[in-house]
Amino acid sequence: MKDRAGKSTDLVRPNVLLIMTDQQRADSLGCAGHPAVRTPHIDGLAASGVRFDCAYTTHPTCTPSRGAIFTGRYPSSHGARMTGMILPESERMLPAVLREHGYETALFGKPHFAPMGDYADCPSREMRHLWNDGAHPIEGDYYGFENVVFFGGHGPGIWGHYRDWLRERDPAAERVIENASGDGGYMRAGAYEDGLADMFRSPLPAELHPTSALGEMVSDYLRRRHEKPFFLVASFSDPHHPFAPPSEYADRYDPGDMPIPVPPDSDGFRTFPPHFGSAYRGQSGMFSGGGHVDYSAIPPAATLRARALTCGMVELIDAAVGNILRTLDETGLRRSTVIVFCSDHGDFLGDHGFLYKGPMHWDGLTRVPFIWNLPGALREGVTESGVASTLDVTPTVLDLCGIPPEPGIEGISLAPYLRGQETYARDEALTENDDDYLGERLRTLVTGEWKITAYAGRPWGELYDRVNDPHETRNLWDDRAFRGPRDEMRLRLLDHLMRREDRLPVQRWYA
Ligand SMILES: [Ca+2]
Repeated sequence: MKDRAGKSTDLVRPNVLLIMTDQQRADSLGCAGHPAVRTPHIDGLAASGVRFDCAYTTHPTCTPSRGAIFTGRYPSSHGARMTGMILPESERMLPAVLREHGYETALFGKPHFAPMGDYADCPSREMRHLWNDGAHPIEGDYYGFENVVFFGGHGPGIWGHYRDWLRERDPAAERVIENASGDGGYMRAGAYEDGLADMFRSPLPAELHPTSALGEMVSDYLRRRHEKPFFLVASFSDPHHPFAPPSEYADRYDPGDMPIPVPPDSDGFRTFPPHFGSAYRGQSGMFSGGGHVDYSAIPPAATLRARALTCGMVELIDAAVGNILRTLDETGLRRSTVIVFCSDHGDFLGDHGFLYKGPMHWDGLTRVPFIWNLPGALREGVTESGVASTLDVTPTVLDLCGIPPEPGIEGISLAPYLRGQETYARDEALTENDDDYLGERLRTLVTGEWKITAYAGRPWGELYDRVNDPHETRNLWDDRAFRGPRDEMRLRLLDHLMRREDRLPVQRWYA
């Protein structure tokens, strides 16, 4: 393989850097057409790599989606079907497999492979109270990662190794966070008149914010001497709510410059599954992640403020990515490092009147950024419009590293496509959702033309015409004129579900 300078590059065992964000929509990047956000470094990865414009998550919450990214198996196969469950340690995780093949493995940031809340009956090492008083329940050997620098939670109250870093950098700032966490005092200090309680300016300046800390820590790791190739994960906790970038980033974006969200259904969601309308009116209990929300009472100005603050968080992430990319250039590692950029799921951010996430699989929630980059070895400057899935991260990384696929993997390798050897093959993507806050069990299949969602044991469903109704405002499930495509998509969904059913354990003998 030759790089641009003509020097030969050993890409038999490339390094892999997986940059993940939490709850970032596909359309939140400049390279994806956002009219206001400034993301020059991530845009640069897309410009010199492959950006999948139509990539979907396997599940719209953290733990199931992350489990799928790191196993290549759907949540219903790896077992963590919903956030709030522990990803079974028996799963063959990508870092564990890479480690067995001579890779150094490190995770910086938020794993969320197990519950983060302080639940007495759940043996998770990620929960906040275990990290009190200087304790470090996770140092390494966590799901195959031999080095873990742990960040737990969201917003200014992030716990874990980040707190050690902050204390060392600025003890006074660490005390501010310590005192403010939990009582919301800092929220009042940085609140917006047109925002909700979870929309405020972080009390930390940009250079002390967890996003910047992560960029620095990953850069420090890259500057160390590496005897082996590495698999390095940089997992940002943002742009997840609370919407709380540092003030210099928060106030850079005018809510008036934000794209207007898709409006709520004018007919009160009557043609949608019943939980859409009741959830919108705040009659359905908790949203995923906690809290009771009457979405219908959220003023439009607040959703535009959420969008502006998200742009601030995303621009700060982009600056941290820029820091990491500069270090890769300075250390000469860039030409031997595959870079992957993705998020675990999106956020409605006001679309259809909703915020955050829930069992409504509209694109704002299920479609995610997905970029692969290694100039000289992989396709460059390509925007792929075919349907993609983050289920393919693990099989693709294994293939690019010359490692055979693990039994039980349900994703497919993008490596032949990324190397320019084959045309793009995937033509559909599945999103699961079990045991969400409404107790619904749903499966969504997306193709180039259609999106169908079926609900277990329910007579209703959803069908969207992706070509003529890209904002998914008209549910065609009960429309007689679309009976043909609905039946076709139901069969296609059934076939996909049957093909992907768990193939583990492997059959060894015939009797
Ligand atoms: Ca998440």
